Amino acid sequence: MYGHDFPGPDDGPADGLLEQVEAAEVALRAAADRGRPGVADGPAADTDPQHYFTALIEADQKIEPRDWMPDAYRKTLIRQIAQHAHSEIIGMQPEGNWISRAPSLGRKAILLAKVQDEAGHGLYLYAAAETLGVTRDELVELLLTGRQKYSSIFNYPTLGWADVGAIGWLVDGAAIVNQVPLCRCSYGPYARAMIRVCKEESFHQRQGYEILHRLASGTPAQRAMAQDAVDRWWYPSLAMFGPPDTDSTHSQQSMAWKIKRFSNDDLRQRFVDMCVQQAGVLDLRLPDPDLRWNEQRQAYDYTQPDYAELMRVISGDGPCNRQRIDHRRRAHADGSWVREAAAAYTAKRQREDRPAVAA
Ligand code: FAQ
Repeated sequence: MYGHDFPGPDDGPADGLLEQVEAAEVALRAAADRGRPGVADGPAADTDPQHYFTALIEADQKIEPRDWMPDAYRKTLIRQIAQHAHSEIIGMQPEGNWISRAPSLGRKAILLAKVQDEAGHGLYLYAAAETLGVTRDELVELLLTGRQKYSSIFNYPTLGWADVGAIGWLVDGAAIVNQVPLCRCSYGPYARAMIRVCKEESFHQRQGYEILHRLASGTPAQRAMAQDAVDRWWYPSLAMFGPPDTDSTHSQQSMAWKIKRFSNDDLRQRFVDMCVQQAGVLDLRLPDPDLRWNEQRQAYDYTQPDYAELMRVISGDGPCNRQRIDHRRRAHADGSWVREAAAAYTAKRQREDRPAVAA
């Protein structure tokens, strides 16, 4: 898929996932071609908006911004898409920390491009959320005042260069496993954003895996650095999938609405099974003495992450929560002149009756 520039499991760590993204893209186009309810092949037209909404979901059609939707569906989407957008933006910080310290010019250029991609993902996602009737300013305000969450994972520190590899392999890997099913989400703008995001994330995962591969086959000190990073990022990565199904407040309803397609625990298991094989190729150890194949379940048994720690981090008490949000507040304040200049420019073009053009 990416060429065999180094030995990897089959066709690379994202093996199969990109094919699923492509299949989701085909399904998305097919849903658009099938037409709307009342049109040939579409579900029956119905004047009751709730019935119409349900029929669209059952027929695996997409809900679009123009469609009527229950308030709770809209709120759930705003909550999840906004949390996701905030995560992409805050998620630039841990790796951004290493741009100026990357070990070569090539590594610096790759990392710069990767971090820039995350900014782009945040923007697609804010744009998708805006189709639901909130503004970007409102969402940013909710993040900066701590009233909306972002992923727990970005509250952990990046202590060494190998952490950049571990983030790419494990954090981007977990993000992909979570996001590939979101390419089939019932809300059209979110599903379409996810297709593009997943294609880029699979490259991100590959770059992290390649960094770890180089370190793991390097000097004893480099191997130790790679192992230490994997030891520290493994459990926080497992926690990214959220609380266990028994404690997940939103999963059942989100799955009924086909926003989420799989439960938190199902996706976590899928991630563990994928990583075991890849860790074998890297010749690195996953830090779980109880990790073993279960013949009956056809899946690996593993130790659950510390969910009490997850809740502490989510509620603002992780190792880097304050630092991350302070940094974002500062960056937002520092960027105010850019927003003012852009608004003044747009106003000027409107006065001159000319369309604003992107700089
Ligand atoms: N961190 O009932 P559930 C990335 C909250 S992107 C923080 O199970 P749900 C790319 C949850 O919001 C990573 N909060 O919730 C990248 C809810 O709180 P609320 C982000 C968490 O929504 C890589 C409460 O707990 N990805 O990494 C977490 O059904 C490298 C109850 O939980 C997404 O956002 C957590 N880990 O399932 C960027 C994917 N887990 O709102 C830069 C989209 C749970 O009631 C560098 N989101 N919570 O106050 C989802 O798939 C879902 O929202 C879940 C949670 C699976 C995260």
